[in-house]
Amino acid sequence: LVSSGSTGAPARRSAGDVPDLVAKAREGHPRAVARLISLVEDESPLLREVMAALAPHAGHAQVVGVTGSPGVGKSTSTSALVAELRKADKRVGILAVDPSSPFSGGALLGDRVRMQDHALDREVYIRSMASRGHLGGLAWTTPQAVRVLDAAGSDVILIETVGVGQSEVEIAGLADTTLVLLAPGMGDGIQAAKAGILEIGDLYVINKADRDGADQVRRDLRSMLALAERPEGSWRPPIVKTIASRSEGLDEVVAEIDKHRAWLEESGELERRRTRRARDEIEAIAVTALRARWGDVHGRSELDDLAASVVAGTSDPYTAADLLLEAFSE
Ligand SMILES: Nc1nc2c(ncn2[C@@H]2O[C@H](COP(=O)(O)OP(=O)(O)OP(=O)(O)O)[C@@H](O)[C@H]2O)c(=O)[nH]1
Ligand SMILES: [Mg+2]
Repeated sequence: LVSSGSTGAPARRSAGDVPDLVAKAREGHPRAVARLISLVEDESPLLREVMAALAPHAGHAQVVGVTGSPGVGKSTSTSALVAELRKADKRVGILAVDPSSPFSGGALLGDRVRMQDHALDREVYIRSMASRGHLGGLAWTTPQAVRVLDAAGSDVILIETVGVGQSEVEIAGLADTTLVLLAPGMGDGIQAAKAGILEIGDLYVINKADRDGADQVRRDLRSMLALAERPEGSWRPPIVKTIASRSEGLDEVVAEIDKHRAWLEESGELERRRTRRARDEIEAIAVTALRARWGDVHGRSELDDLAASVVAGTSDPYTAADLLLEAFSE
């Protein structure tokens, strides 16, 4: 079932609708799920109540991040992965997050078309989301959307995001298991090292293995991964070759995701990752709330006044920061 982003006018909702929406979403009604995610995208004031109602029902889903350079085959792989997960009768939620554009639209339209294989499957929920480019980017909108899908009964939630700059690192923070896709002929060996993706992958997928050079990418990657120092007992990320466009190799990807999941549970890393994720989310909400408080009172903010005093030399940044925190922390 494919749902568009909040491109239309957001429906006005009163607080009285929230319990009903949450109840319907928990039963897996796609419309209710869509509305809740729209509330997240719109940064609605109702989110406070929504999240309080959802929190006790979340925590079941396995969250899998799919990242890699543009065109490497993330959407094709995600779609093929969904088919594989459906064979095992898993309910799947998919979030395509575009951190580069402040509004959902063009870039993700192609993805929706590609996902049409699953568009009529009630056990698959697909949603593209834009992050608004506020501080933290994906930091709190994505985990909240994940919480909605989780509470709606997803067994697996796939988050696809283009690997641009920071977002790769961010997605690693959002997922239990992070898949990094590479492909031959994209200069990915060098890119891998540059973009710091060697630290974030729990599983590396060399896609487009039908093309020349896949084995070379695998060798390069293997030697780069071998250089990374890993403490005893830590996870050693496997490398899997796939041809996503022909749905080849995805069974092995699913098997490796399952192995990683088992390791996460045994090692205690799942708990650590989820705690870290919650911390990041709390921090992002707190910082956003503080910013909202000290921003724009009568056009000129307290922060502007403090900045002026620092520039004038009548205050210093530490004193100014103390004053700011004092003024807005009650
Ligand atoms: N030859 C070959 N082509 C593939 C394979 N997997 C995907 N493609 C093609 O690669 C192109 C890009 O695939 P996408 O799945 O859109 O890649 P993406 O990473 O989602 O791209 P963005 O979302 O734009 O970053 C499409 O034309 C796919 O058909 C593969 O295994 N082999
Ligand atoms: Mg894509």
